[in-house]
Amino acid sequence: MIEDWKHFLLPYQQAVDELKVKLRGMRKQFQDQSAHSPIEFVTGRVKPVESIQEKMVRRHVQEDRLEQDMQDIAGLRIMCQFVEDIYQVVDLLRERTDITIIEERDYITNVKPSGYRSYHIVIEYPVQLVTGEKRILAEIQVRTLAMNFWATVEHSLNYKYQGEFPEAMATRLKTAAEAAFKLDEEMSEIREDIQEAQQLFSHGRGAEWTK
Ligand code: 0O2
Repeated sequence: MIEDWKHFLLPYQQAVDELKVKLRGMRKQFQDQSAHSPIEFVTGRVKPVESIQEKMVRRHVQEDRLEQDMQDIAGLRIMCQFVEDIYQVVDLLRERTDITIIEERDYITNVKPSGYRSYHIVIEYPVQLVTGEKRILAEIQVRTLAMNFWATVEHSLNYKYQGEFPEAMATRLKTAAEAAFKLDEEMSEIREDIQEAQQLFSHGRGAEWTK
């Protein structure tokens, strides 16, 4: 039995904090070069204990296998404007020497039955503790703003219906997921124009709204 969850989760919190800084740093570097940043914003969280315990039951994960078998205790999300940006971010992550990619799951090409789209990357990341180095797993979800909107709404509804959507709701959500993806496709079509306009705006009177 894990008696002290706070102690168990401490390295995960440290990894999330460090990775948020590093990923946000990537955005700053693009801005510094006055280039389009494929990263719009970054969020992170440590999975709440209740949610870990619920997933342990659902996925039959034993407590002594938690560190190896639950890959998303530390979670990062990278939001992008365009689908093309997602693949650029993935390439940038593959180049990094401070993380090791363990697994990639492309739920953009392989859409989940729910309608969910995102690119998931499971990484191994070394955190430096006073007791030495600890390599922990973290999941980075890379998605467009439209995918994020859909996933956020669906996640709340999932909570309300406890995963058992009435059929009409499930159908509507799938339709909404396709509509969100259609928006992504439309935006991709006019991407060059949008990026040109954004460059002009950022050099002019556009203030940077930071997150
Ligand atoms: P939370 O609240 O986001 O932390 P499983 O959880 O069993 O489906 P697995 O194999 O652990 O899947 O990993 P997967 O599918 O790569 O990633 C799971 C996470 O992806 C979820 O975490 C969600 O964040 C997101 N996700 C996957 N499928 C869906 C979906 O249909 N709808 C939404 N909104 N998000 C999804 P958790 O554990 O659900 O929790």
